[in-house]
Amino acid sequence: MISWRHIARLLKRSDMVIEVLDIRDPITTRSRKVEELARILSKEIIVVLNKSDLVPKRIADLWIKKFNSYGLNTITFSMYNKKSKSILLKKLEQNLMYRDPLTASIVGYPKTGKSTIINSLKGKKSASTSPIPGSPGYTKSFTRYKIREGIYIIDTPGIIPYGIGYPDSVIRGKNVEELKDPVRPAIDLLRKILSYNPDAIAKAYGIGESDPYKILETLALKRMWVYKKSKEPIIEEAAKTIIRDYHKAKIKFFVPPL
Ligand SMILES: Nc1nc2c(ncn2[C@@H]2O[C@H](COP(=O)(O)OP(=O)(O)OP(=O)(O)O)[C@@H](O)[C@H]2O)c(=O)[nH]1
Ligand SMILES: [Mg+2]
Repeated sequence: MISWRHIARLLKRSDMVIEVLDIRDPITTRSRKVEELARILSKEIIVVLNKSDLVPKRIADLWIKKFNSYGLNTITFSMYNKKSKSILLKKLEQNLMYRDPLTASIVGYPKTGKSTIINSLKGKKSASTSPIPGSPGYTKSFTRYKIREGIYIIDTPGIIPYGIGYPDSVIRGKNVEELKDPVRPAIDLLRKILSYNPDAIAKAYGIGESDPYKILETLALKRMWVYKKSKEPIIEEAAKTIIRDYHKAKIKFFVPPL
């Protein structure tokens, strides 16, 4: 992961900035600091609300409206949507008038889909990607990719999730296997998921409980994750599964704009 000092240095040598947010939770994954740095350095910034296939279209449209009202040039994107690819490419091409070759840097919190966007634009898998923080394939260093003649994008590691708000600060910062206590962030994550999508857990696991701890218990028992002697449920295992499935979008979750 990268620090602000690195980002500032990177932005200085970029012609444009692509800020990638997860459209399921754009406010949490938004980095005002990146936006401010781009403004101070007079770099054009495009905000990409990524993974738009994971939210209903009306929600995506509302978020676009909202971000436009903040004065940000904002588009939606999905690796499964060809049109979004050509829209982003066009935005980059428009700037070739002023700068040729053009180098854009792509920045955002871990797992927002930065490397996947590069692969979509290139039309083949060049940048490595991974579903959960710290799992093989996450971006470790700045790498420049040629998208087409004259257009380059620098892929970057996710920004250190500082100031992003709990529990994302914890679950985006480390591999789930490295968390000392996965239970607490999993419980708070469940609380957050259920507050916006009350039936998300029932749909994903067939568990009708609404108390987060009960959900972990039930999931562990359902999957037969129990201690050999006591037959008590292994809550930690269930907690890790919830965090992993959240990253993998197996739990249908999104925050609607207010
Ligand atoms: N459904 C869906 N999933 C996506 C999309 N874009 C990326 N993903 C998934 O999101 C996960 C993270 O993608 P990456 O491209 O590795 O994300 P990153 O921002 O480069 O991650 P770091 O390098 O760790 O910061 C992967 O499992 C991708 O398959 C999308 O448009 N839709
Ligand atoms: Mg990456």
